[in-house]
Amino acid sequence: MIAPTSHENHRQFELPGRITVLEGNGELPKLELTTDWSTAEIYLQGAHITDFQKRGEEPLLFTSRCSRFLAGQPIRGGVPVIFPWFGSREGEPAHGFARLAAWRLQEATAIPEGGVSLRFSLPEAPARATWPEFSANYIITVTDRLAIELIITNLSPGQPLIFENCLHTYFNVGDINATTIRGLQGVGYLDKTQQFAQKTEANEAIRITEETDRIYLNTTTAVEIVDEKLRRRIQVNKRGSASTVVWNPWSAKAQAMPDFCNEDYLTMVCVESGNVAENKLSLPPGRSAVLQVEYSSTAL
Ligand code: TA6
Repeated sequence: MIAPTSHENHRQFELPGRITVLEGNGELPKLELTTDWSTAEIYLQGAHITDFQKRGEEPLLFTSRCSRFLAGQPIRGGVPVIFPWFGSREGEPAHGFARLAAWRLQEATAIPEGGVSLRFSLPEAPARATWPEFSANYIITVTDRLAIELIITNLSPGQPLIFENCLHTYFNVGDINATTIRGLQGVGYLDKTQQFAQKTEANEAIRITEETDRIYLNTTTAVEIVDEKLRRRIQVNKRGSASTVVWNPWSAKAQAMPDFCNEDYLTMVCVESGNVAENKLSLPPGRSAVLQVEYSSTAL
């Protein structure tokens, strides 16, 4: 009897030259996608995108070589799907249960312009018992860019669905010391490294020179990562998101994380799009919330 989430059970989604289903690290099932412009890799656990790379470019996403690949353990890197809460919660997995779940692949299609689109749904699970009835669908579209939608619908007859969501994306940079993050000047943020102190971003070009863990609030603007070493700009466009989180653990935290290599902080930065803290959502019965991001890159 093959385990329900084994790669063998997903053969029907294979598309020659576009989608291959195989056993990934830790025997976790994964999909490998090939488009006219790019390649991508997605684990069924967490519907977790672990790689996206345009031909002729360095990977756009960062996934740690020290990451675990174990059922029920978060993958360190790529695009963790954070739902229905952000951050730690007493007696619960940090960042919610969505990133640990075996999402169900519902559709896999080659799209006319040469890309690939996948739709996953979050299956029923004991963790959902204390939540109002909801559906969660996750759509990944791979072309020369990476577009993602997380769609949450409140299916309960009479209860609001109150939740946080976030695409906790790890970007690959050539050298964090030669990287700036732009688009957040003047935005208020909570500084998690200083007990969530309320501050305002003073810089147009944010440089990361120490542990950085900031929840920027009430911001719908695009963010740009300017990578002087790899000579590229990464555009982080978003819709349906009022919060942007910027995180780099820096050296001490990196050494304390068993699933993150000690030097990894030098070649990654998280720019996360969602609705967290005071931006959490309260969804009336029957309504949907769509969180969308689009990641693209251009040469400097
Ligand atoms: O988004 C930043 C953050 O909340 C940091 O505080 C740090 O905890 C990071 O997420 C990683 O969380 P994880 O549970 O994946 O180790």
